[in-house]
Amino acid sequence: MTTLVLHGFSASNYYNKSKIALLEANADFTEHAVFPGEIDRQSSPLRKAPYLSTPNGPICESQVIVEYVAQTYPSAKLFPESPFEAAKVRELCTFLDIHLELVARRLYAQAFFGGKVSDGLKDTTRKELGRNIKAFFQLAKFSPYVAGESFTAADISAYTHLPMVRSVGKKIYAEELLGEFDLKSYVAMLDARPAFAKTSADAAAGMPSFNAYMQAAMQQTPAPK
Ligand SMILES: N[C@@H](CCC(=O)N[C@@H](CS)C(=O)NCC(=O)O)C(=O)O
Repeated sequence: MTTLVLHGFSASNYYNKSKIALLEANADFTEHAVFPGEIDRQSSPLRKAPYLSTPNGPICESQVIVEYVAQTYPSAKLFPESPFEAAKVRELCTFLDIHLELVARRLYAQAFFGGKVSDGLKDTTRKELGRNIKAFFQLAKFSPYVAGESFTAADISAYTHLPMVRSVGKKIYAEELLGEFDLKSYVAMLDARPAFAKTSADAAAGMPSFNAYMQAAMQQTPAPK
């Protein structure tokens, strides 16, 4: 019997992060498609996707879900055994979530959904992204995986977030924010893993309905002054 249910939508990079971890772990889970405005507040108090129903209750926050999956299915080896090496993987995950994606996210309304953000926000975000991306590449190895020779949970975060950061650079600043980094080859390497290929295909299939949802939501949001 399936006991895990992942709630959210396939256009969400955070949803996909948790989903790839579950698939990499060969976990028995089902998906429940739900957009932000419809998310159960008891399970995800900020109404953000994803959250995971477990036999013990719900868990929200994608990285927390990844950690739960890693502990429940240790054979997936999402983190190295050495406490130090595992900490280095978590360090990369934190940089990708907090210092890259969350900063780029301020501009998603304009980059992806036909909204408008202020020039002031664009300027401060550009400075922060420049500094944070440089710091990330100081920590990242990409040899060939982001934390080194082995696949880890940090590759899941890099796969889901780096394309978003790069797109924001192109769409808002007409710039290659990731510099010389060969994102295409890195993504292709991970797409060879069934968990990534399936998640990517599901995301493409779910994009039209998500775009329609967002267009409707943006029309109800007043433009920033
Ligand atoms: N820190 C959260 C971020 C999740 C998040 O921002 N999810 C987005 C979709 S990609 C969402 O549900 N946004 C709706 C909202 O903020 O109202 C996590 O890691 O799960």
